Amino acid sequence: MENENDDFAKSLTTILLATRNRHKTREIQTMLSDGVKVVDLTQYNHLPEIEETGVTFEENSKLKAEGISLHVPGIVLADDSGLEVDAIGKEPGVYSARYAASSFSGIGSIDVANTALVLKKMVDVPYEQRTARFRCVLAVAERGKTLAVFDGTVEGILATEVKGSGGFGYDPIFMPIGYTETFGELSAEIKHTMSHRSRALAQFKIWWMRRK
Ligand code: ITT
Repeated sequence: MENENDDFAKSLTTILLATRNRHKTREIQTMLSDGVKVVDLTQYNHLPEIEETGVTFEENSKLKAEGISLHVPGIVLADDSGLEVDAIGKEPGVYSARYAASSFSGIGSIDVANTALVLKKMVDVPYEQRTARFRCVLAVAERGKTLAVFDGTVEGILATEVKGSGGFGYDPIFMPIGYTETFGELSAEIKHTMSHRSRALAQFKIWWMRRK
């Protein structure tokens, strides 16, 4: 019997994701299906770097989708995402990718530096106040205009130390609600059942199939 992913694959064979973050591409490729090919900007070096000047995930995802869609035919999908930690005023938020940039030596990984900075800021914060969430906003644009925007969130608790080596970014310090393990310890399959990205992508798939 055909499932929703098969129907989706038949109606959309290639999608351009306006990102240079290969982790996002891999996750979205896995969650869509084998029948859909997800290509990203790492294969199109001539396309411009879009400056993320927005102060919300929605603004930045629209900037990326609209900016890239001016240079290519068809629809472009963009993902702006990050971690919000309540006890530090919802930081790092839209600055998640570059949170520790000012103190980063360039040696090692920015993900490790970002994670260490959040843990340092949260060092004295007790368990009950360690609430956090990942958010993902996906924007779809064509010829410079946004067609739709989808939002996905997963609530959780910020761990007190790095645990696990799976995933990327802040995964090793984020325990989704209902789990004592971090996304860095849980399998990709489990992450995809509840992640901010999978929740936003589920809405995109419904929108796309209705549009056909
Ligand atoms: P593009 O703008 O090219 O898409 P980017 O990595 O700069 O790549 P964002 O500005 O949206 O993208 O920042 C997203 C950051 O948020 C990402 O680099 C991670 O640090 C964090 N993040 C987002 N989703 C995550 C996830 O599923 N797991 C862990 N960290 C995540």
